[in-house]
Amino acid sequence: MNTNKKTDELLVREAVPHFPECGALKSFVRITQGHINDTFRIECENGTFLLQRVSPVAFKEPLKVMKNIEGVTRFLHDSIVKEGGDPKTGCLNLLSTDRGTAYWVDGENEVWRVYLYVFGMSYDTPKNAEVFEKAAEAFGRFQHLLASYPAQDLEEVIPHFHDTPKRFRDLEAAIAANKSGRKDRCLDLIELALARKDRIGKIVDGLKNGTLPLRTTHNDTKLNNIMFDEKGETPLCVLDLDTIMPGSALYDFGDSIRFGANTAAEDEKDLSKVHFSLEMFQAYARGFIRGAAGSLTENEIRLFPYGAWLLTYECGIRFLSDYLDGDLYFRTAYEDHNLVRARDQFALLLDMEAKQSEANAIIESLL
Ligand code: GN1
Ligand code: MG
Repeated sequence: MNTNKKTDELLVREAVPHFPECGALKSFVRITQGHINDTFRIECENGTFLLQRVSPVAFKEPLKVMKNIEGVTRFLHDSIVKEGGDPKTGCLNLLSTDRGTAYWVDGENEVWRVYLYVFGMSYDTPKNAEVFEKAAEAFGRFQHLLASYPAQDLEEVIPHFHDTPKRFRDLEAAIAANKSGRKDRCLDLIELALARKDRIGKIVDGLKNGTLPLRTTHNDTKLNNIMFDEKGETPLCVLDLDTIMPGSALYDFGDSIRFGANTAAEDEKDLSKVHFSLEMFQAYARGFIRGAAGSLTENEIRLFPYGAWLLTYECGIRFLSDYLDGDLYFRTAYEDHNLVRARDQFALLLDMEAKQSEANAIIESLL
């Protein structure tokens, strides 16, 4: 999170010289789309690059994040080359520092990295089902490409990231502590959250008892983490590799649905606009299965509706916990931003519950 102790200008000027491939800095702009890291698009003598400071709030051990990303980007790079693709746009490429590392650690012990800039566009909401299906295929393919990556070598950079029962216990702690004093403003949401306790353990249990395979997963598969070409037609590469960890394919499927099959933005205040789109759900399921090219089990596919429901629930309680804690984790733009986000996720969740049998029927038709 940007602590604003130093101005952006100072931060960027300090970081760039450590990445000699960039050449001299000409100008920069801050990119405000993500909720976690500090991100800058930098124009330099040798081209355009993406400079990022890894959030110390989200990532307690940023060097583990970098280790995962180095391993995965190298692996993806080689796979893309083998297939005759262009690795400069087909995956993220880290630049080296003057010391030959993939990151620079500043005086505050914060970790900076530079990627080649991928020119294109990303969608905050899917323009139509066709675009969403293409994104699904890209995320499915990403998982397929990484199917032979040694998941056991990956660091768990945020322990229990999609462990929903653990997120539930965090919520209980946040309610009890009520650090922000805002509990009275969200009693209805707390009730909705607590009432669903006995339905939230299926994925964690499945991974434990072996009925769900452990895979290399992205874990943050929002639509805007796919870079499309400039026309917005063809997916180029998967962005935001910070949370690559061992996990379930259902995490990646579910988080995409939570974000992209919502008819409104994640922080829409007018809840009458928030619906679960079955059309988008179907398009995404179709694309994801195609992209994964046979690597998903039937059990995983059958659990798609549940995965979508669970990831929506989980994100809802994460926003709610952070609201109760006083906005310590997610970057917010105004006082009740996290509450608005949580209300949005719960509205989506309720609509998913109402449409559960239709979602199941869609999946049966795809099997
Ligand atoms: C965070 O920074 P961003 O927007 O990529 C979060 C995700 C949430 C998402 C909600 C590391 O992702 O888990 O689903 O916000 N990332 C982390 O918008 O916590
Ligand atoms: Mg992220």
